[in-house]
Order: sequence, then C-alpha cells, then structure tokens
Amino acid sequence: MNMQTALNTFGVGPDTLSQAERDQLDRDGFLPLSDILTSEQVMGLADRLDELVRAEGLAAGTEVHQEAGTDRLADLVNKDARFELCFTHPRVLAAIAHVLGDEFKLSSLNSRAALPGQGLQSLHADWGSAVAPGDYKVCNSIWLLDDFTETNGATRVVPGSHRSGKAPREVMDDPSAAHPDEIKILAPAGTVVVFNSHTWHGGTLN
Ligand SMILES: O=C(O)CCC(=O)C(=O)O
Repeated sequence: MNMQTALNTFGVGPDTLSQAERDQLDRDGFLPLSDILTSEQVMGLADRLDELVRAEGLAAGTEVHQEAGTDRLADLVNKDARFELCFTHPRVLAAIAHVLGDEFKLSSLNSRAALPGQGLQSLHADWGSAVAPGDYKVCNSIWLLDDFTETNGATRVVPGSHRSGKAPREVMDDPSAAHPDEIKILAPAGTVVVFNSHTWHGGTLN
C-alpha cells in the first residue's frame, strides 16, 4: 500500500488541514490542533500513564531515554491500545505528511512529565545536526494531557527556527537560557501540537 492510500484509509483527505493551517506549519514550524481529545480520552490516557509509571518504577523510560526531574515512559505503542489514536488521528497524520511528504514511519511514542521544580531543557532540535530548510527528517506531536500554562513546564519553541539551517548551540552561548524570540505553547488539555522537529524547542521549568 502506498502512503497516499494508507493516509486515505485513516481518513486523511485534501481538506483535512486548511490552507491557513498548512501555511502556519510551514512558517512557524508548529501547529496547535484544538480539541483532538475529549476530556474522557484525556483522563483515560493520563490514568494509564500514571499506572505505567507506578508499575515500571526505576525501569520507566529505559527503552528510549531517562531524564532526571521527569517521569518518562517509552514504547507506548506496545503498552495500551488506547495509545493507537496518537499515530492514527487524521488531523495529526495530515500535518505530519505535510512536513515529511510521502515517506515516513512511526519512530517512537513516549511520554514526559516534568516534576515540580524541574524540567528545564536546553533548546534543541530532535535531529543530530541542522538541516537545510525543507530537508526535514522528523516531525513530532505533543499530546497535551494537562493544560499547558505559564508555570507548569509548557514546551517553549522558537517560531521559524526550522528554516534557519542552524542548531541552537551554533548561535547561542547557552541554549538553556531564554531565546529572545521564544514563546511558550499555552493551550488546554486535549490539544495536539504538531511540530517540525527541526524547530528549536524544549521543556520549561514546572
Ligand atoms: O516535554 C517537552 O516540553 C519537550 C520534550 C523534548 O523536547 C524532549 O524530551 O526532547
């Protein structure tokens, strides 16, 4: 099955994203999609993640990455059928296909929650080195299971930085410091933010 047929199977069509949404993703490198999850779905996913954090204990996250000051889990693809929504939702798939084109696959499905007083990450891209504008290798989606507020560790992004052809460490003395153009993504639980993974971003302090 080719990619277009596969996407159609999941309900992706030419109008799944508006032209304004495609333009926003191209310009800013990220696109918040509102009301993707109902409050029941948010609660169901959050409860399951809490259960997994308790059950996995010190091993939680080891399949991919552990990070001090956070609760991380990995390989969620294999941990509950409820997580399948995260890689089959037509609006999310349409946005990812817009960034990556006709060839892409799921890389991983993980969760991250910054613990109180923790969670600040350096600005980074989720690829080892900078890429030329348009030569994008990875696209991510963040599924908000809590409201993202000014103070609870919301993700910061530098709009348009995916088009810079540079990595934060090439231009910032300290990528953990605030960037003059950064913004925090503030949005209610149930929102999904699709972002071109070459857009500079990072978790902030909870
Ligand atoms: O949780 C976040 O806000 C961002 C996480 C992130 O960028 C990462 O772990 O690489």
